[in-house]
Amino acid sequence: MTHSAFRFTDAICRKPSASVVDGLRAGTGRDPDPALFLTQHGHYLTALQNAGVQLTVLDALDDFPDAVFVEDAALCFTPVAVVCRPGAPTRFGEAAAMTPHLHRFFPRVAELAAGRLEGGDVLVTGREVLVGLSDRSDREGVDALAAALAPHGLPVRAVQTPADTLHFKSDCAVLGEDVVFSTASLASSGCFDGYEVVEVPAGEEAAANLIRVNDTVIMRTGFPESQRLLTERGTVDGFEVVAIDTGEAALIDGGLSCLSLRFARDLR
Ligand code: CIR
Repeated sequence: MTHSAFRFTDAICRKPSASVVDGLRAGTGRDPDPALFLTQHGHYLTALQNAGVQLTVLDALDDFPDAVFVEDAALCFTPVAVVCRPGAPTRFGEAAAMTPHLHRFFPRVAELAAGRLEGGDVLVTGREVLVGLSDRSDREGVDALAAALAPHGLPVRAVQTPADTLHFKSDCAVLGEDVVFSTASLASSGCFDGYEVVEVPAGEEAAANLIRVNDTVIMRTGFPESQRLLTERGTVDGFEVVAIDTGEAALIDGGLSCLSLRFARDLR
């Protein structure tokens, strides 16, 4: 399997539905405003496009309030995609809705045989696939993913999503093939031993969920220390930093990574 942690040709996104007001969330804050969500989603799409990927934007799904968070429904590698089994009961049907779209891009589409697994718990680095066990992703799901990827030669390693954290990637992201951006508390678990770790500045933990897409890091606005640190780091690692406001998604626990499925087409 040819593979990079951040070189992508394509991304699949889905428009937010008016039903985002019913999106799952841990807190008790206000509902997102669907019109503002759509505007901010548009800015996210523009940032992805500017980073050099070809976009496929799927129609909103009214029956699934969280369907805008496409990352949780599937995993995309080259040349195989894997349909997830979301752990949140209200989100289970999102995977089936994504499947026909995966067939448009991937010569092989595997289905997880058992367990529960959401893409937000999966961090793909240049050398392996880390899956954080969480309330949404279990050991059976990890084993099923390992079985699905075994023929393609990409190792899968189970780690632990921190307690009270929705997804593993709520706390980390890749900046390079073997460079991760991680909260200090997640890094202290030892799960990134052997990687270069850039720690998220204290007090800005919510900045951890960003995406590197080709030579651009897309992050949320409102985290000045992280933005400064990443901008400096970008001069070494060859990326520029773009900050966008995704505050409406954050109201229902959505970050930057969950709003797209990013992948590299098999161009051979
Ligand atoms: C949920 O709780 O499932 C959604 N409201 C948020 C999902 C965010 N997904 C992600 O970070 N990968």
